[in-house]
Amino acid sequence: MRQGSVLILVTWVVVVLSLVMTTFLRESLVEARVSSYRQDSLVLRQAAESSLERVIGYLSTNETTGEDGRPLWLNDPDSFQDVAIGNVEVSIYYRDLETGELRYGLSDEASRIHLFSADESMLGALPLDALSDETDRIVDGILDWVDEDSNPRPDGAENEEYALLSPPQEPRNGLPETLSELLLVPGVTPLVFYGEDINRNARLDANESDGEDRWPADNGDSELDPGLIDYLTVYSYEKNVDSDGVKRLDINQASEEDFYSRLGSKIGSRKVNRILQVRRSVNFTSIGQLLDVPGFSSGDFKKIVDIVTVQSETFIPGRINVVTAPPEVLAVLPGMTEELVEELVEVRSSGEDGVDLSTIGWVLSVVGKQRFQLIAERMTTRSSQYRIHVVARFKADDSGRRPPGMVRLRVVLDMAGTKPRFLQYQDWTHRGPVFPLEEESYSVR
Ligand SMILES: [Ca+2]
Ligand SMILES: [Ca+2]
Ligand SMILES: [Ca+2]
Ligand SMILES: [Ca+2]
Repeated sequence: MRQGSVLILVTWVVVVLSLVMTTFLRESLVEARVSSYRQDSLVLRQAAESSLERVIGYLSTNETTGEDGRPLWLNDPDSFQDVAIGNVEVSIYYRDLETGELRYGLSDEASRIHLFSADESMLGALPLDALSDETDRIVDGILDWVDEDSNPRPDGAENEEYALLSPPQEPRNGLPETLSELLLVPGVTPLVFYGEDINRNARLDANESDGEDRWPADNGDSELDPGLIDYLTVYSYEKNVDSDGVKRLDINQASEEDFYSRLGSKIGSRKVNRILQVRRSVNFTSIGQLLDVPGFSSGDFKKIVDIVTVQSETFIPGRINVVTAPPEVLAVLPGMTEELVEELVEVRSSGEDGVDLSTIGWVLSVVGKQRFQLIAERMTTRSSQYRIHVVARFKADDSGRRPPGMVRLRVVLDMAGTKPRFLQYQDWTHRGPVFPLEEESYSVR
């Protein structure tokens, strides 16, 4: 009897001890996994960040314009696809809105519409009706968010409506610090903001084209419809200098001496005289007005277009880069028609001899003098702020499988200042893998 209870007691002790041991072992196993996970993501993150340093080097040292006059960084797989950094491979990619293709390279903020210069007709011209039947609400809402007054537009929203939100909000009444602020604007759903590529992998995944079956509630038309984030920016600006980095000639303010020394060798002193004559009675509001100077040809204009300015500021925000902007963005420029947009896209991609994409002069030949004068101050052919989407993954092993884990970063890099700086830095790892899993095999630990 006594021996029996001792046996029971011993059995219990053994059971309890082994339970304790199992729990302990499991916990340390979990801990080991967690710490190896931390180690892995640290390695991936460091590789992703060092790739950003490489981008800065690429942009500072390389020739950044290709033979066709378009920027090399738009599409350069050798420099941006699966670049090895230690045992990690880093890719930098985006979806080209013009072709819908995945590109290894950088996209630029100047290819988008800056909220600084956006008005009702520009925002209204964006193809947002593919994603929402509340486009008036979206357009008025964004304009109210940015404008300084507190009067709501017909379909917009100001303090009173934002105060009812939980928690209550206030409109910015100025430029957003980041675009994602616009998610607070009524009507701007995640679908409207991010577009159908909700996981930002530059592809239309199955759940992104099945309507309401799975999130997001896309339109199910098998076309990837972009969102506000693709079309808008708050970051683009250019330095008011010519291609040599010399401050442009302010045609309203510059001395006659400067006029002759900067422009004389390009167009001759007789034509410089004519500009100076016109300037006595005219305050130029656009460099396009030079085309109205008697005897001034479009050839003359193209020779000096990059050297002259009517802006006295050192930095000019919001100009649209007509070399890189997608058709949807070119289309919002005043006076633009569908045919002209098509022609612009064709001319700039033709790589034809004689098409000089280094200045906005080439646009004049396509759209004609009057339309050009409307948009001359809104265009540029240079970009200095880059939208960079990095994904870092481990190299595949001998069996062709990648160890699990990845890190995604999304940053905006500004190269216009004296030093490169990041205007935005976001960790997008939580958005999940970038490339479709069926194209990649990951080993399971
Ligand atoms: Ca308002
Ligand atoms: Ca996607
Ligand atoms: Ca869906
Ligand atoms: Ca669609």
